[in-house]
Amino acid sequence: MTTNASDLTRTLEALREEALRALDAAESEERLEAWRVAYLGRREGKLTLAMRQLGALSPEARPAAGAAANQVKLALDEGLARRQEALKERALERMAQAQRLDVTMPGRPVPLGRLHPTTQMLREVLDAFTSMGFQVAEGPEVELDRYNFELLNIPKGHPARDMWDTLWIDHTDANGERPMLLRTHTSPMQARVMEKTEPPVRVVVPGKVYRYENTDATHEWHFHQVEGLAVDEGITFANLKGTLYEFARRIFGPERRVRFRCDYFPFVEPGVDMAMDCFMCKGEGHLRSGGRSQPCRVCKETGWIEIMGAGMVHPRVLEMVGYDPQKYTGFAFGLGVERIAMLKHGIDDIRLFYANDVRFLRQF
Ligand code: 2NM
Repeated sequence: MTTNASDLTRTLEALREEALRALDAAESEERLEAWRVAYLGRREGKLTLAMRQLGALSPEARPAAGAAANQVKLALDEGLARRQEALKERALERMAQAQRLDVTMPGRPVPLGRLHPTTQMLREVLDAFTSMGFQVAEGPEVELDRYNFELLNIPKGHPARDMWDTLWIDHTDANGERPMLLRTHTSPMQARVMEKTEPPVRVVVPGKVYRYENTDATHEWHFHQVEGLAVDEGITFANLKGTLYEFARRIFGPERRVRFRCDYFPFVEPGVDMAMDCFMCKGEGHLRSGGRSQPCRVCKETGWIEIMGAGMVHPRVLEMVGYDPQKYTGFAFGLGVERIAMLKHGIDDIRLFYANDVRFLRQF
């Protein structure tokens, strides 16, 4: 059998064209592999078969046809490599596209907590006093009877003890002293401060206090107080009034007016109860809404709101902590933090503060 060289060269040319066209249509690695087997496969590849025919050519015709066949083989090999490279690049491109990070996307929202309304109010109250020169001191919640009562001019057996329903603790302190209790006010820390420091004293004591008490809308068995104390030469009741007046205006607005009336606390003389005009009805006792008059619930129609107790520190208290009452005088005051927050936010039940209901807490 003889093979015609020019026929073979034409076949090879046609094969090159067909193969390269088919190569462009191969859109996947699998198709590409099928293409390779179809044209370059060792057994049945079309080019392989064509090249096998070279052996049948006459020795004169063989070199030229062989060179042509090699060029086709080279072209197909190159074409395959190019196509493989192109497909790989396209695959990488697609992967990059799929994994692309959109840096302009908003982040996942992080649920933010907040300070408890009591803490917020406490800080606001402390800010008001520290900006007037008071320092902040904190003391123990489990106290000695001596600091909670005795040094505050409330001796054992004195009827004034009945003002505080006390939670007693069956415990003895490090020095063997008793009885102990959960402090009913933060004043024991005032006594501790006075014992340790010489006047001038300007201090506010925030903290938790405890009462043996049934709870209702206005009473909790624990709540927070801020008590303040100023002791110096020449402190007068005018200093008390000016300081507490400024406090009321800082917390409840610059138009507030204040009222002081006599009250009794065993650790002060004279003792007063401080009230301010009602911020809701502006001291009117009733609210006008569209020509009609409504009773004011915030001040219970009195036009006044009691916000704290205060007084001039009793000379016996000064004496007991080692101060000379002839030389020094002082004023002191005490307020309930939850009560101030209730007034400010219109909260009608103190038990809400410690019921841990987030629907309540989230509002502040
Ligand atoms: C109040 C009312 C009046 C007060 C007195 C003292 C101290 F330690 F100086 F004697 N500390 N706090 C005081 C005075 C507290 O709370 C309603």
